[in-house]
Amino acid sequence: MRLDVVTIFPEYLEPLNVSLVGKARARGQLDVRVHDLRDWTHDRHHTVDDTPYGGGPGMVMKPEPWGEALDAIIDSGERERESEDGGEGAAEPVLVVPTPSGRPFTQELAVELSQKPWLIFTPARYEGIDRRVIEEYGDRLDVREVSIGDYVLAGGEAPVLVMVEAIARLLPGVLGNAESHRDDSFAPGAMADLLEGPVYTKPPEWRGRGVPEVLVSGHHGKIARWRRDQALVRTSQNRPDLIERCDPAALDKHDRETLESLGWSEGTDGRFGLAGEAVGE
Ligand code: JFE
Repeated sequence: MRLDVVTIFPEYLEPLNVSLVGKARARGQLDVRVHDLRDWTHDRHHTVDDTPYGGGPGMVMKPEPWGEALDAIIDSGERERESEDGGEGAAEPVLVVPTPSGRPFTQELAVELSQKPWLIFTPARYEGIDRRVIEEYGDRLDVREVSIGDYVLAGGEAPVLVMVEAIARLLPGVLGNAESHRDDSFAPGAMADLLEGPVYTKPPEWRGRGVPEVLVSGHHGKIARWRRDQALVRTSQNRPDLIERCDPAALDKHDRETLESLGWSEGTDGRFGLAGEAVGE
């Protein structure tokens, strides 16, 4: 997979040299190219921002440097495809634009993006990028405006680090067997829609605190049930919204009993609501 990042703070992307993503790059599984947007300015001060039309506070990123940068990067991919014959950067890139007004970045979107051959990220600063840039490339490419959560950052670089890490760990061969990801919380599939419970390792006692007996019992059935209950407890406490939209088919009889003991009640549709609130009756 090829990843391009265009930013006025290339140093902010240094963490892409480290750990999982850094190793995937070193192994040749990821081709990451970080570009300085100011390389596509032509004035003495390398200006990338200007005052907003209509007035108001802050500055807006000018369209011209983004247009030149994106054209050059897209062309480089097309040229490499012609010369290196079937090299990466095949087909057209997906443009990923971090913004607080985007669609939520979810595990589902991470999975979808991990299946693309080429992503271009455009982390902005100031009040964001002149809208015409998103429109222009929206006419030519698959453009995704994405938010990593309901809080306001000062720019899109941290969201790019977040998204690249979530995407890179899904690439075949990037995560070692020891850290493989079959039942991640939020992974579509088996354990989907519940948070994971607590985990423990050696020593068996630490600062007077033991490990839950069931985990050293060797009873695999009991261990699986205990973990499932812990997942339900944690999800009920931290993400009650996930219990409310849980598919009834994903819950067995014991799950229902556990949820009832946590104060949930089953509606006629099999969905759960917190006792005292209106549910599917
Ligand atoms: C940029 C900014 C104008 C914030 C209304 C570029 N999830 C998420 N939070 N914050 C961002 C993404 C993000 C991404 C890119 C960004 C914030 N800013 C700051 C500008 C309005 C804003 O919030 C500039």
